[in-house]
Amino acid sequence: MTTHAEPATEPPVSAAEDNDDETTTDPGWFHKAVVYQIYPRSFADSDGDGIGDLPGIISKLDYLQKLGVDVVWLSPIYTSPQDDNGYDISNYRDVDPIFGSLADLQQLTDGLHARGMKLVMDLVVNHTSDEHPWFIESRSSKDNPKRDWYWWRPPRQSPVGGGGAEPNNWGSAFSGPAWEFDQATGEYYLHLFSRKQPDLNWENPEVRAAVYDMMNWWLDRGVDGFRMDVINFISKDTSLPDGPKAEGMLFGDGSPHFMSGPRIHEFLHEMHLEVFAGRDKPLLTVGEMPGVTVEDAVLFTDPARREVDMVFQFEHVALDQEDGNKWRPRKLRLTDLKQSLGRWQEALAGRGWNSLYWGNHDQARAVSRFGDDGQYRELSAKMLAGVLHLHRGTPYVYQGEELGMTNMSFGAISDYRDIEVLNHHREATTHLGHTDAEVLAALAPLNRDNARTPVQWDATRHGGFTTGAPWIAVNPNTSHINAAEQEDNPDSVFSFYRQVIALRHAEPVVAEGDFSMLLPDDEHVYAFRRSLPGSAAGAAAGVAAAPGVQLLVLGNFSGEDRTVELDGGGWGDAEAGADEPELGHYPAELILGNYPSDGAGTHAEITLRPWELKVFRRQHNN
Ligand code: TEU
Repeated sequence: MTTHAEPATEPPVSAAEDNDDETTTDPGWFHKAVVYQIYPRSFADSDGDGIGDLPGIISKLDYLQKLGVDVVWLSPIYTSPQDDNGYDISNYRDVDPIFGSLADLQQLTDGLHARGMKLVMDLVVNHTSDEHPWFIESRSSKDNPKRDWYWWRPPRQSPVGGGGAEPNNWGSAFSGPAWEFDQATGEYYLHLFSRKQPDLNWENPEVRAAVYDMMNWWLDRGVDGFRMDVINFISKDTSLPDGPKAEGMLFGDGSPHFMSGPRIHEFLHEMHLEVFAGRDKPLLTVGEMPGVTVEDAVLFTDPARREVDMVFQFEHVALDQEDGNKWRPRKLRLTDLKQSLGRWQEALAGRGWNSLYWGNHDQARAVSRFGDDGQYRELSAKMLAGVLHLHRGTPYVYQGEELGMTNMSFGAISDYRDIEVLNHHREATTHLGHTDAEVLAALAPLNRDNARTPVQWDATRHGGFTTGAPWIAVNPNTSHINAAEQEDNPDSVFSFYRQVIALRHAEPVVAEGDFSMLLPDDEHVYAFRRSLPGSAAGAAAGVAAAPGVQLLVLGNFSGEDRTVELDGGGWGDAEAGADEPELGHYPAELILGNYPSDGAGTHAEITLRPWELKVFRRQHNN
C-alpha cells in the first residue's frame, strides 16, 4: 500500500461553533505519559493453549508498573475469527474466549487503575469481520436495511484488455483485489484488507451512530481511550475511482481515494462530540493514519479542533523501503530519518502533538531495524530509547522493545502466521514469477511476524510465555534476552527504559520544551536540543520563576567512534544572542548515557563511542 495522500479538506464544523465544555482535567496530561502496547496473542499465556490472554496480562501488571508506563494500549481482544489476528471483529462488545471474558477485562482495567495506569482499547471500525451480524444481514439481500452499511457495487464490464469485473482496480493491502464477489446478490463488496474484513460505509449515519454507541459503552465501562485503526480510511471518495497502476503491479493503488478522504475531519469531529466531549476524566485518542501528511496531522491534532489527540504517521517507517514497498527493503539513511522526524517536530510544535514510536505489531523490531541486533544490541537499544523518548511527543513502547527483543529468523513460509505475509508469498510465487527463496529473502527484514513472536520472560524453551505449544515460535535468543535477566539488573535495557521514562515524568523540558535538530547532514550522529524557558519551567513546577532548562541529546547510529563539531557546544547560545559563547558559562551535566561516563562535558568537539547516547542538561537564566 503506497503511503501518500492528498491533504484532506477543512472541516465544515469550526471549533468555535461547538461549545462543548472540554474535560475538567489537564487536557495535555498525555504530554508526560508513556504508552505501552500489548499484542495480547503474544504477551503472556495463562492457560497453556499457546495463545496469550487477559489473565496472562494481569499476571504482569507489576512488571508494567515497575517499567513506569502510564497507559496500556491493548491490541484487539474482541470476538473474532482471527483472520487478521483480531483486527477482524465479529462482536465489538465481548471478549473472544481465546483471550478470556469481559470479567477478565474488567479485572485488568481495575488492576491498571489501581496501579495508576490507564487502559486504551484498539478501535477497528473502518471494517468489521465478515462474520459480524451487521455484515451477515447486509449481504443477505440487496434490500436488507443494512445493505448500505458496507460498500456494495455491481460488476462493471471487464475493461478492455481483460481483468476482472471488479468495480475498480484497487488492490488489497493483503494482496489480491480489494473486492470480493458475492454470489447470493451478484455484487462485489469492498475490503481494503482481507476478504474477511469488509469496509464499513461511514457515509451512512446509522453506521456512525452504531460505532459511537459502542465507543460510549466501552468508556462507560472504565476504558480510558482508543487507538483508532486506519481511522483516516473511513472517509472515501464515494465515486470509488480507479487508482494509478504502477508498472508490474497486478492492481491499482486506491490510496489517493481512501486515505484522509473529503469528510474525515467532519467524521472525527462528530465522533469527538458524540463520544469524548464532556467526559470528566483524562482520555487518550490516537488515530493510526497510514499516508497522513504532516499538514493534515496539524489539523487532526490541534486541540482546538477536537478531533484526535495525536496520530501514528508512517513516514519514518517507510524510509528503508523502495517506493514504500516493504518487500523491497533498502538501507536507511540517518539524514532521511532526521529530516522526516525533524519536519514532524517543527510542524506540530505549539499547534498539535506527535506520537513517537520505533515499532509496533506491524513493524519490525526496533533494535534490528534502526540499531544493531548483534554485537551492540544492548547499547543500540538504549540509544534508540533515549533518542526517541526525548523528542517532543508521546512515546510508545511496543512489548519486548524494553528488553531489546530482536527480529526472528523464519526458516520457511510455514513458520509464518501473518496473513499479509502468507498472501504476498502466494501471490509473488504464483502470479509474479518469484521463487520461494527470493520471496523469503524479501520478507525477512520487515515482515510483521518479526514483532509478533512471544514476549521473552525467561530462558526456558518457550521463554516463559506458555506451558503449551506457542501459536508462533518463540525466538531462540530468549536464552539470553529475557525479562528475568533484566528486571533487577541495573545495566539492562529494561532498567534503561525505566530511567528514560522516569526522566519524562521528572523533567518538564522533556514534555514541553521546544525542539531544535542539530547536525542535519551528519550520516552517523543524531543530535538535538530541547529548551524550556524559565517562565515555562516555573509554570510547570508551579512556582513564580525557575531557571530555564536545556537538554542536549546525542546518539551515535553507528558502530564506530564519531567526533562531531557543535557550535557553542550545541547549546545555541550564539543564536540566543549571547556574547561570545563561553562553553563553561552554564556548566552542563551528563544526566543519561549508555556507557560509563567518560567525564567529558559539552565542548565544541564531542566524540561518541559506538552506538553511544549522551544526554546533557544545563540550566540558564532566561
Ligand atoms: O494496520 C494498518 C496498515 O496500514 C497496515 O496494513 C500496515 O501498513 C502494514 O501492516 C505494514 O506492512 C492496521 C493494523 O495495525 C494492522 O495490524 C491490521 O492488519 C490492519 O490495520 C487492518 O486492520
